[in-house]
Amino acid sequence: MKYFYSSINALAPGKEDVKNMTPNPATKELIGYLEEQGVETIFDRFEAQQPQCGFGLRGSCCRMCQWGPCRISPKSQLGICGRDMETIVIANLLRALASGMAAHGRHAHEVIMAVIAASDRKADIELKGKKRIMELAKKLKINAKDRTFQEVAKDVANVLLEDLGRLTDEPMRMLEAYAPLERKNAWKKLGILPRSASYETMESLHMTTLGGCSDWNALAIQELRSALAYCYGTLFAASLSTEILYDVPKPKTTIVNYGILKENHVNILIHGHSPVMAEKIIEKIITPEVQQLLKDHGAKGIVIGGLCCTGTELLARYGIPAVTNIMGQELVLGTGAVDAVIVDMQCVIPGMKIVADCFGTEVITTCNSNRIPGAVHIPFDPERLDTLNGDAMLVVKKAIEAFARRDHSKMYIPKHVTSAMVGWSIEGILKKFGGKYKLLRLLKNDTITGIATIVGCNTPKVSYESNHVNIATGLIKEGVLLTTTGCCSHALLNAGLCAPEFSQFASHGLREICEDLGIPPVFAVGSCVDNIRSLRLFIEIAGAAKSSLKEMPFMFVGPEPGNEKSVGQGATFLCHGISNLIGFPAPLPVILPEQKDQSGQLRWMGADKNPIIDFFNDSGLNEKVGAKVYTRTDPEIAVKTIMAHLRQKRKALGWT
Ligand code: BF8
Repeated sequence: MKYFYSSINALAPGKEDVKNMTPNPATKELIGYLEEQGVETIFDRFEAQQPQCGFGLRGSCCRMCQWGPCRISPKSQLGICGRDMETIVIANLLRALASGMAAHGRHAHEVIMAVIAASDRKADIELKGKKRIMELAKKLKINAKDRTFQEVAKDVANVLLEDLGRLTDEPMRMLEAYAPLERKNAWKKLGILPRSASYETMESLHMTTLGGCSDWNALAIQELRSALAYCYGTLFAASLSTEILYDVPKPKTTIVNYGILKENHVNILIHGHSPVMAEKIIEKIITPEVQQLLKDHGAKGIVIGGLCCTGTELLARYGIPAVTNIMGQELVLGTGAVDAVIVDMQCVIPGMKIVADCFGTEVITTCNSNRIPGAVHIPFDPERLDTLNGDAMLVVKKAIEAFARRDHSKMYIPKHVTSAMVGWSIEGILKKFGGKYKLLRLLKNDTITGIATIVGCNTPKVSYESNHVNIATGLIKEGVLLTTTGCCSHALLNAGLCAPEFSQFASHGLREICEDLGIPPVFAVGSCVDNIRSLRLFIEIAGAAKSSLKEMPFMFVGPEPGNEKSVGQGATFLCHGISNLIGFPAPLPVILPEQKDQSGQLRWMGADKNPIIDFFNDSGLNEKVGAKVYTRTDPEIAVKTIMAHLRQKRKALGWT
């Protein structure tokens, strides 16, 4: 059964549709297995929530004070306070972006504090990213001569900390150091240069509170300003601090998917976003003490599997197999083979604990921001990392002890594993192509038709992972080179798109170059904060072409948007002049112009005309930053739209 959202002309899948459409056979098996076991999952709860609120779907429900909730309709066109629809819609989006910025900001804070603790030798962490420290020192004009790496790293970390928390009107140093000049001038002209991530989060909440800003255009401008704070204050800080701590990942081949779990091994999943505890755990599992403990418990060994973004961090650096993403976290616990899941922060859904309890899996939380009732809580304090060693060992011991309690009669491990080439950094990608000028030449001569970054979460509003895989496959067939992060990367990894062999499905030019270089057509570049790796790649290539980013055949694709963090991701690329294609509408007053109905017929509804939709298209964003937002729920139509966009850019550059 499909659910039709008449307010936006979109269809959402029921559980049976998901089972038919989802690309990973392991997923299909596990949805069926959990159903047999009578275990409720996200797919059941999604159906129980139908029909979903049409006002919420269009972003026109205001819950920013206690007079409401107010809903905008032809009969009541203003909220109780007098707020109009445009103000409510944009304020909702701005609050989502601020919330996402808070999440990435907290993540960034943890890794920056780890750099400082390591520099002060107050944490047992060796700073491995010496090349990255020196690059940052140069970019930030920090004196590195005759100083130790630790001293330089601490100065770098303090700049990142300032960009996270500055309250005064001074420029963000990372933006000054890393943004292209053409963009900086454009942003200055628009008046959107931010102070810091913390300040813009505060200002965004301030502007949208009861009796705050009622000019939706000013709120939209704050959205752009906040996106820049989000990008340079949280994404850059988190991604680069992680590289300072644990080094830049290197390409490697590994396996992924649910079948990496082993019957006679202790199976541990590592879940969340911050790598600080996860890295220490990886150090601990190879110690003789832990190896002995495994023997004592009758385990043949230990398997570590990665979930969500901590999973992609471990995958990139060590090739530790990733298993699944936010919407697969219940399914993997449904294998009954997981002894413990260790979670740090963000994207850990409460439903995961419900399934864990059904199968006797130990849930261990390590971050005070992410408590789960009934979980074993072994927290560490990012500002007092002297306890990290002991905490990590305790976590590992707890996980191994859980192995003895596993109920083997409930186990069902799907046999599917997929090979993948992972660990791509900007340096790694450019090196493979022989440098940015060679990559540019391939782009110019149409060997590669465009480059897109395809990223983001999952949403139950599209058939799980099918939008990711179908859009990515369609683009590869058209010769588009892809980078990917986050939950999208899990979908593409498990479906085999990140293996060099997948290049056989690419268009002629892309296939040949992938085969020559032994690379996949999709580069998994890490976790969501590592979207800056794709952004930096775009900046490098545009620089080599002596063109601005907005002129280039680049695209940001978010096929299954879910988390509030995804709003800032898309807006980051928009600010840089890179258009977005979104696979399900954000809460906007939009009626999708084209959509296939249940019989597969294309339905043309005629696009909405309202100031907000205009803003996200030509008259607003495109004039301001040179980029716009397309929404297409059907993967085939999405690919056509992206290709039309990329071809239009190529034509304007004379690269036909
Ligand atoms: O930061 S893609 S659901 S896991 S928010 Fe979360 Fe979305 Fe997944 Fe990583 Ni990103």
